[in-house]
Amino acid sequence: MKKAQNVVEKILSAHLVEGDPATDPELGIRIDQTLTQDATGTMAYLQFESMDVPRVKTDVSVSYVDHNTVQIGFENADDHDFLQSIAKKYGIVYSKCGNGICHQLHLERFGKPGTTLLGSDSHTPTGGGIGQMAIGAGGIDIAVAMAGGAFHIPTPKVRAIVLKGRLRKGVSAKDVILKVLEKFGTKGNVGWIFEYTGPGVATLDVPSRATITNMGAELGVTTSVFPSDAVTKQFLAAQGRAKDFVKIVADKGAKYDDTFVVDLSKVEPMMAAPHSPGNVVTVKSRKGLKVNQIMIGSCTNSSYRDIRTVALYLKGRHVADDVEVGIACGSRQVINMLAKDGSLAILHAAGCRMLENACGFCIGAHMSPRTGAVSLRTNNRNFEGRSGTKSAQVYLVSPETAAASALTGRVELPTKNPVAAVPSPKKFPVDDSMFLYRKTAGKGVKGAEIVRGPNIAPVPKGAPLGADLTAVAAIKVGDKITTDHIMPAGARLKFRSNIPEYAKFVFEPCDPGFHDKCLANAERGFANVIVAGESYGQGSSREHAALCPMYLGVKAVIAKSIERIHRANLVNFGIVPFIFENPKDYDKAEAGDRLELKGVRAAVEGDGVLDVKGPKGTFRVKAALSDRERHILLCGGLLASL
Ligand code: MIC
Ligand code: SF4
Repeated sequence: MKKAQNVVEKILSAHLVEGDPATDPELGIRIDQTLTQDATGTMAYLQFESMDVPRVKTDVSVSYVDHNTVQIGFENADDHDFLQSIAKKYGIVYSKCGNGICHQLHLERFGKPGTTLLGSDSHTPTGGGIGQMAIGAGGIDIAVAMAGGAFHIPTPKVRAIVLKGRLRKGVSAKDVILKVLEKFGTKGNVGWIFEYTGPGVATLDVPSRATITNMGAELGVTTSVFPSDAVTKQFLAAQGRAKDFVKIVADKGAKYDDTFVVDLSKVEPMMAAPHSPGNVVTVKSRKGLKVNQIMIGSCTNSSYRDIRTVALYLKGRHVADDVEVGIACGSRQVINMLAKDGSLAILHAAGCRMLENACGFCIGAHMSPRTGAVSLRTNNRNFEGRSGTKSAQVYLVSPETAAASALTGRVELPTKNPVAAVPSPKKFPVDDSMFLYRKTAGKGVKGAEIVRGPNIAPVPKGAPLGADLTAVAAIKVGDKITTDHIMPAGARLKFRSNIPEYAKFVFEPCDPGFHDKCLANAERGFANVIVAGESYGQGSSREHAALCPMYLGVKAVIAKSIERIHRANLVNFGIVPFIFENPKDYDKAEAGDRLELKGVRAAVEGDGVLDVKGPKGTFRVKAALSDRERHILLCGGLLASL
């Protein structure tokens, strides 16, 4: 008899090209779809270009422009033109700036249940909302997938999140994922996939499911996935994509490595307090807190369901005088629907600022709050300074909590005067006119010229790993260092296509002198090493957090633990991801210490174990590497290994 399979096993087994889940620590899977966004896409395509493949080999690859949309100066527009010309040439669909946020758009128009999607953005798991195995990765991994190569994941452990009951009025998907984050936190979940199951699943519409899988990224899991069921079928049919539906539900008796039950009827309005999505508290515990700013939107909560709900809360009323409210919708489809049903007029009349349908505020590229502000936001990350204002206190909340609080300028419980649930639309208005090159997708246009403005600089290549390294600990950081700490976005985002320029800002929030120190060390013939605590490299998939340090001569990270996407990016750029064998040895390395990594090449070739000599004594580090990773590191990075 065939073994009963869960949803994850079903999709993975249909895509497995390397490894055996029963015995191997790493699996290679075939990728059906890719997505990129502009801030990570330029590097992904520069790397794809250097692979000399005539056209993409995926079922569909889409290049979205949603991050760098402010266009102060020429840099953003240069990037857009480059991306458009690349899409035309290589058979990629191009989503023009103004079309919307990549994850919302992909869910609406391209995502398919049962397929794999690899995206150069950590919130790619949004696709799990329709039963897609959607995974975030660094740009170079997307380039490899577009060229037809496999993608590698740690052999997953699957946790069933069993939903039962039904949410109360005023409580929504954001509260559910915050509940899950309250339980599992933002660290220690590397290698897991969360599969949502149980009778409560049927009570959640697709946008709600997508909110949950989107913010699963904050757990640090490989991805999160819902089954594809009658709700998914209805959503796809309403998008005019009934033919894309495939039913994928767990078999009776399917096994999981762990189970966690959430009774939806008991979930309360939740919020993530500053400065981590894992810092979860109840809204009740902060009731009455004065609020200066409320931002609604981002790929987590910008669907029609979400913004319409906000409009229902604000109907016929006005936001409080002392609070500014900004709203960014997820796509043109969402805006069109809000325009038709009168919600846009309601939101305008209520005094909300209607923003571009782009990442904007979420990445600190718009509406940074005032000094010391309390800002309630419906997005997924509240890392210190990410809003663009270091002193801001950002709380992550549901659209319902955001709307209820907008009316008084204080944190309010959305359950006090809840509005009616927004029914799932029977038919979404479809307008694909801002997706270019659909007709030539997969084929490309012969002779198409690539447009390269001065902001597009070539990708640096790494050098093979030497036998020994004499290094300097160029920085020592603590726990939960995010890729926003390593490679800030916001005002610096426009340098994403120009590594020498962007590298000037590595670790800017922690040590603005890092760049100069690294170059000075390199000039004196020393390699640079980063010393870090637990959960190093949380958050964004930006490979720049590895690529720019590589450019500055960083050869190894020594940490207590490293998050999945960032660890993969380090390997891809020839930086050895070492872990302290004894976490207490973290105290044996200080910033500025001279560290001897004698025999580092042999260690990487062998079992990954190395004794590092520093001024406070010798300590042991280890990199648990697959053969594939070993090869990449020895060559000095993925590009150099091809
Ligand atoms: C983010 O939300 O942090 C980003 C900006 O979307 C990143 C990608 C990037 O840094 O360009 C992500 O989530 O991967
Ligand atoms: Fe854009 Fe924010 Fe979503 Fe990242 S998390 S893709 S910046 S909206």
